[in-house]
Amino acid sequence: MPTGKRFKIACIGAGNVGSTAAQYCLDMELGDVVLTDVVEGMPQGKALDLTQAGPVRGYSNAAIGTNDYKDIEGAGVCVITAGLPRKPGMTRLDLLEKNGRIITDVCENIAKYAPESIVIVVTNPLDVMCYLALKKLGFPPHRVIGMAGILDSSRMRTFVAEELGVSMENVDTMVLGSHGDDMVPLPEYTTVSGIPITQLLPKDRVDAIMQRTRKGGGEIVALLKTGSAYYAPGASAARMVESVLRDEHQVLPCAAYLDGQYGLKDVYAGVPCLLGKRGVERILEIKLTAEEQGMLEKSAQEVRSGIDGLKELGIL
Ligand code: TXD
Repeated sequence: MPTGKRFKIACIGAGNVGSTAAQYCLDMELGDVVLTDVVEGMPQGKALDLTQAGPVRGYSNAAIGTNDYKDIEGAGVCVITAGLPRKPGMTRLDLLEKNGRIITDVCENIAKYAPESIVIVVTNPLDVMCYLALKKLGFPPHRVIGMAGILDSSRMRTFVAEELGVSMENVDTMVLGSHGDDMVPLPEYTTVSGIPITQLLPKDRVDAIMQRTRKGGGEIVALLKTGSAYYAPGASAARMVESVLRDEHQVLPCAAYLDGQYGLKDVYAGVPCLLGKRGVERILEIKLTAEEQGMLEKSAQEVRSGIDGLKELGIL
């Protein structure tokens, strides 16, 4: 704890990603955690279990589980993972409608009980849900941020490290754009102890790593069969909570509201953000190739069509 004060973190949605994010937040001693879900008993049971891991892991922060939004009162950060994953037979529009309604409900409650909080959105379709959350919360854009880029970048870091047989710690990278097939991995900004991978690997291997990164979520879904990834997503969300609550000013790729940056306006996209106690303290504008800029614009276009979908459904 930096100040001796106990921070309160609300994890809204206590499913796989929400409870894993809670676990990492507790293990990193970031604060007390409130797990909230619509399923009765489940968040309470997981919270007890997480609290009872404290003596073994050496943390004294507690978790509480609840079905009542009143309990998130005073939260400094709210992590939203409430929602459904896309199931077989479900169209993108179905998911947009179901999760759009859930995010609307969640945001009304956050606005009521934790109006000063920084909100980290995880629910898919990520960038569209960020935009919806921003509108429903009525918060300034720097307080509504999406988690995807850290996860996508972390995946790419593991693939590069594996390919080169180097420590994952030495690999750094940035994946921008929207969370999905249109994400924009940046090979020029992917380095091993400062050395760009373009100097260490032939182009076809770099391309293969970028492609595997784009399909990284699907690779895990295909193996799990009954759900999607949650360890790395949970860890990525906790990393954002850490930078905000400890005002660390870490530069991390996050989905942020763009108001002209990268030539994009009134849309969310993954860009390098400096995260601190105000949320997105600054968006860093880095030089992109014409091809990367084109890919970023294409991914923003996809997000816009999702936003239009929400408007057609009357949710926005
Ligand atoms: O990089 C990223 N952004 C992502 C996004 C990485 C991984 C997962 N990603 C998405 O997060 C995924 O596509 C889903 O949309 C969410 C949550 O994934 P998770 O794997 O945690 O799903 P679960 O285990 O089904 O958990 C969702 C929980 C579940 O317990 C529901 O009961 C709950 O959400 N839920 C609600 N909680 C509170 N309030 C409401 N209204 C509600 N509705 C459902």
